[in-house]
Amino acid sequence: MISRRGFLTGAATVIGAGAVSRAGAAVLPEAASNGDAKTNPPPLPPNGRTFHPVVTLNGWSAPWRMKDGWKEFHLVAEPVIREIAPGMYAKLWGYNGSSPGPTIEVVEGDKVRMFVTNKLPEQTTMHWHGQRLANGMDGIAGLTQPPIPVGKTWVYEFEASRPGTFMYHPHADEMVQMAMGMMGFWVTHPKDSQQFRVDRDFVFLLNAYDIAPGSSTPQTNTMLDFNLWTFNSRAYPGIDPLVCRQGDRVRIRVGNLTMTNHPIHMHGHTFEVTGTDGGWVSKSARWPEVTTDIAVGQMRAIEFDATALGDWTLHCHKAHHTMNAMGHTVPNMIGVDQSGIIEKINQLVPSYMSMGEHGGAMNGMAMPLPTNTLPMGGGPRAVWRYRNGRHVYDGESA
Ligand SMILES: [Cu+2]
Repeated sequence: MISRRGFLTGAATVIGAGAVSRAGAAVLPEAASNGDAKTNPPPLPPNGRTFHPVVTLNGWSAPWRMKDGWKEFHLVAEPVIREIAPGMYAKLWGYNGSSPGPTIEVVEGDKVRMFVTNKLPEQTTMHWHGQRLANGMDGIAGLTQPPIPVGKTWVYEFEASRPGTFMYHPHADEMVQMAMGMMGFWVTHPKDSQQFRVDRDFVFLLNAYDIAPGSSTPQTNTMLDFNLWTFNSRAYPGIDPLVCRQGDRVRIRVGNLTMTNHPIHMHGHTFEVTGTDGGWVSKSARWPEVTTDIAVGQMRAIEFDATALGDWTLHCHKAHHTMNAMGHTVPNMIGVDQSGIIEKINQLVPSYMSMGEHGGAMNGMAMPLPTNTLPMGGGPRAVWRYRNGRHVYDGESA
């Protein structure tokens, strides 16, 4: 006797498998690949309904093809190499050559067909975070579909029924696959391209990695103590600026796929929260902020008028999240006179330096770092330089 759930799950499987065989492997849409970490200029839509594209911070938007009224994308889940910042590379899992994967941009009312090919060493699925769709298209391994086996392609179909800000990520071996960088942004533009119109529309995901200095593969069992808190898998000084003209109306959309909340703070301006996970906030209900807390799994859209000239900071207000790789078990030595002990230790370890008596003062330390990690030093025009394969302290600000 087949259970109702078993029957429904089986039906969804058949639809998925049927779509693959109907389309045929030979006519899969081309899967574009892009492994660089530049902010790519957004392409204008070559066909389908028109929209004003978003700019993906240190990322790109996926091309599509129109076929019989369907907008078709092809995402390939695969191992990628991501440059987190100059001189530091991570072995991640992502989509189409990058982590995060390419941003998907569609228009309200589009019929969307997503081909997902699994080139990982383990099974996966794809969940379309925030979308309203048929249960069988929700991408939950073991509940709404069997996982996509290694080497196979699954097809998802749904209508992008409401405009707004969304994400995509696997719902199979979630802890490992998201800690390895598998995620991407999704924007559904309004049917009326003038609705919600702004001059600049930036998107990025908050993600985090724990990559021990000298290694390149994230520690996927880490729960909270990550050492690289990243915007779109990039860390300072590798994050591009969000450049706009004075007077522009600017929107920044942020999704959080880390394991903790991030109070995102902007300098020099006040903004309004104009979009949440549930959609756009009506004008009368928008609220002013200079910091908006983005909880785990949430998306936020903020908007402001870029009135003030200058280089303004946009950062998480958890101070440890603005640091790159750092030790967390170092005692606080502020006010401790270490002068007598340095000479003694130097007799055993000539290169030993005391630190911390007057505060952190990381920019005052001239120590080479292990390979493939990032220094804690910061500030505009930082005094850290990447030279001969190492991050070194340069001694003076440029
Ligand atoms: Cu944070």
